[in-house]
Amino acid sequence: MTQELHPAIARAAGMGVALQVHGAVAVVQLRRPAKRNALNDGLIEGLRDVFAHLPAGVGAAVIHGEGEHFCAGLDLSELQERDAGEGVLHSRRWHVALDAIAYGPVPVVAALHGAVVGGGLELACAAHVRVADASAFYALPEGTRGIFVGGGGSVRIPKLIGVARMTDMMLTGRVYNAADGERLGFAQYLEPAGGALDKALALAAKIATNAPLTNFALTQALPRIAEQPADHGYLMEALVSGVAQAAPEAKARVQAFLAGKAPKVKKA
Ligand code: 1HE
Repeated sequence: MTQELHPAIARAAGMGVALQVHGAVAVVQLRRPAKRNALNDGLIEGLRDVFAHLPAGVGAAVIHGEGEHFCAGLDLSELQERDAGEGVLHSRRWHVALDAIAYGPVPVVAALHGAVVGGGLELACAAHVRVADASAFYALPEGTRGIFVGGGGSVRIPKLIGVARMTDMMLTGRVYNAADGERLGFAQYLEPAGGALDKALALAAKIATNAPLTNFALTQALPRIAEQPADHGYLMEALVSGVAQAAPEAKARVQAFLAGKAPKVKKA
């Protein structure tokens, strides 16, 4: 794809967040391997800007980390310099950046390997699909560092594994391995070591072929509907469903199935 990228993308690359576009898939890489991709303010800003300015034509994104680990979480060297007020604002900046992923223009697949810890786990949980390889491990060392999650983890993580498990992880420093992580719901896919990125790219390429309104409904509407009281949720569902099925693309896809030209669902 040859097109002018937004100037913020080049700035993000300078801060350690690189974007490449493969067909309809944006590949976003954390590039700070010497510090295990620990998230300093520059990386957080870079993530926010990249996901806010994905090029036109992108239908899905993959996020992954360079080196031996996905992400070591918050850059602890920056923490020492913040007072309480600055800490609140810092956390709010993480919320904006991670919401740019969770509620951005396209579904995001996270490819996880090595450490997926602290703010790195919060980042992973902002994605819509997580693919881990056998080297992945999950922890919330905030508890033992005397701090708390600040990147939306207290909202997102209990939705995946429950309040009790998150509490235990933070109180005891418990580390889950890759197999546990898949069983508990951190990752929806588990691949052999070294296999997460290829699988994530394949899934993203497939996701990018969905009708855009379906992807929009899944990333923007579903998480909100799931949080609503049932009667509000049913109404919102009916509205989204009505809009999606009225789109010409939906009609064409249904027609293709009825004409025997679209694949059937195969037994798993
Ligand atoms: C770091 C960080 C970091 C590594 N901030 N510098 N997160 C944590 O508490 C996790 C802390 N990190 C670790 O437990 C380990 O580094 C890892 C398990 C991730 C990787 O271990 P390893 O043996 O591969 O690497 P390393 O030798 O520990 O680290 C390499 C370098 O990265 C080293 O610096 P160097 O200058 O001595 O080479 C480390 O100091 C540096 N490094 N992790 C700063 N996190 C929005 S609130 C979120 C709150 C949190 O995320 S708290 C949890 C923070």
